Amino acid sequence: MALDEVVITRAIMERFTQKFLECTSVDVAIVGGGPSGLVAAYYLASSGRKVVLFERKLSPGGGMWGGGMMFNEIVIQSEAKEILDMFGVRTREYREGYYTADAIEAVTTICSRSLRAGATIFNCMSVEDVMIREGRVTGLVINWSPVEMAGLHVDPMTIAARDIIDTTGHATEVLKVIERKTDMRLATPSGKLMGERSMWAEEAERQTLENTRQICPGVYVAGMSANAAFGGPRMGPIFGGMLLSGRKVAELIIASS
Ligand code: 48F
Repeated sequence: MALDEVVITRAIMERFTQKFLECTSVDVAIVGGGPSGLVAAYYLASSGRKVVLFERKLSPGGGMWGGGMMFNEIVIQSEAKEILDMFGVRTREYREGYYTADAIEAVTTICSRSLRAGATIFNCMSVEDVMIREGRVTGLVINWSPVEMAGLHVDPMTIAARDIIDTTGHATEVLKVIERKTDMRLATPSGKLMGERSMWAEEAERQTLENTRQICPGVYVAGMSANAAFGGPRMGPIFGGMLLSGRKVAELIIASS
């Protein structure tokens, strides 16, 4: 069979358009495809929610690819092992309570399982703003990341979501926009973003779970973004808290709707 370049072009455009149109109004929109966002996408999609995840970079996976300092092994604690087991990511016990996994296997498997559970992921798209109606965040304003990188003057587009999750990691990008552009009070002690504190793995892992919650009407926060929002410490290359946080935020949203 002779291949026709125009057919290839049309196939991409039609399939992409179909996929995108299905995500213009969703149950849950997740911003950031690091471990917490991908895990949340998996559990929410598995529960039948319509889920879209936007990732700025070409590759979803966030900080997991690089393990610690580019040594591509991740460490998780025993509490989170069942999540990697459930995904089918192989782990090895290092010491009592500590397990390791290959970072590439972890990212690719969790990403693939999220997609197969029914979540849609758009890579190379950045969330630059939110849509607000009657004191609630009701949608996300998105643009191609290369537009942002090149500083081009191109207007973004908008999608609607019943619930939004900020899993943008250290940057807390969605929450920063909300703080800057709206009168909403965040559910932090100060009502504002508190900013992350220095490294303390044990405390950070505990607080990540505590801080995973709804932070203003329509918006939840999970993963490192949760600690950065509530003034918790960072944890470095231990990823159990990220996995548990992704599962917790999914459970909170499932329970609320
Ligand atoms: O940072 P990241 O991996 O978030 P996480 O799930 O995990 C944190 C750990 O990787 C590590 C750690 C503890 O183990 O401290 O850092 O909390 O992934 C965040 C993702 O969000 C994307 C960004 O490219 C990254 O892949 N992102 C950030 N801002 C935006 C965004 C945005 N405005 N729009 C789209 N994607």
